[in-house]
Amino acid sequence: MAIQPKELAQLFLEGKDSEALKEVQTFLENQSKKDLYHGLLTPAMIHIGELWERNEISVADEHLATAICDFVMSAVDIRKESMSLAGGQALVLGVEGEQHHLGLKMSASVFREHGWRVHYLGPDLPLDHALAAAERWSPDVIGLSASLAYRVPALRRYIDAFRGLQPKPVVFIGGRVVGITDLSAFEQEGALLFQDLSGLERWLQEEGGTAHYAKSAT
Ligand code: B12
Repeated sequence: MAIQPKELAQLFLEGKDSEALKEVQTFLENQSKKDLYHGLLTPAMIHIGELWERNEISVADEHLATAICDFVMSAVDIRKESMSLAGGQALVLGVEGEQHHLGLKMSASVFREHGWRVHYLGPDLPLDHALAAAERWSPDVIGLSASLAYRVPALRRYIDAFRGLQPKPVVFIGGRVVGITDLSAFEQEGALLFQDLSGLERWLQEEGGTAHYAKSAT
């Protein structure tokens, strides 16, 4: 039977990086990357958060778990040079101040799995640098990630700034913030909200191939 999220979380907390990687590789023998992120790594990290909240683990434990989770994700994220670029180009980043980055990194991997070219700019990217990168790459999609409710004003600033880009990219918003705050105003302005990676995968399968045409010149 495949390893369960709480068992994997325990390996993270015990610092067993090689064992964790072995378990993840075994999981991937029968399941997709999206399943790994959605069904195993995310619930494992949510469990870590609960233990932390209850003071059953320390901040150092939680940092160790994050680092090993990040390590196993990188270790299995093999990029195939020859993969045909069926999709478009995405820029993914966390808004200024946002340190949570695992979800963002997972979304980058799912884009890649669907043949997209991804510029992963990581968390906590100041707006002027995000804008300069968007002008340089002219992406079809800009994926933003935020975890905490008080990031909504930052999201507002980024979205307003991206609106001035020509051609105009589609803005995706993901991260915990989507499930815990009302972001319908952003949605009404054309941003797409993703609570999880299943929604992203669906979009990539249904619309992703035509994304370059989704960019608006107006
Ligand atoms: C690890 C962690 C940290 C690490 C982050 C390390 C890192 N570099 O990522 C550190 C220690 C830095 C940290 C700091 C803080 N954290 Co913290 N953290 C966590 C923890 C345990 C796991 C986060 C995680 O990686 N989850 C797994 C990922 C994969 O989930 P996700 O981000 O939601 O992403 C999924 C989807 O949202 C989606 N997604 C995400 N981004 C995107 C983007 C796109 C484009 C798309 C399509 C999809 C998508 O895809 C993912 C797939 O499932 C959570 C617990 C939890 N419930 O998540 C707390 C948690 C989020 N943190 C919390 C808090 C309070 C903080 C701090 C404020 C603590 C403090 N006092 O300093 C700071 C804030 C730091 C900051 N400035 O941002 C609280 C938030 C509570 C709240 N009220 O909202 C939580 C819930 C812990 C808790 N139970 O209390 N944290």
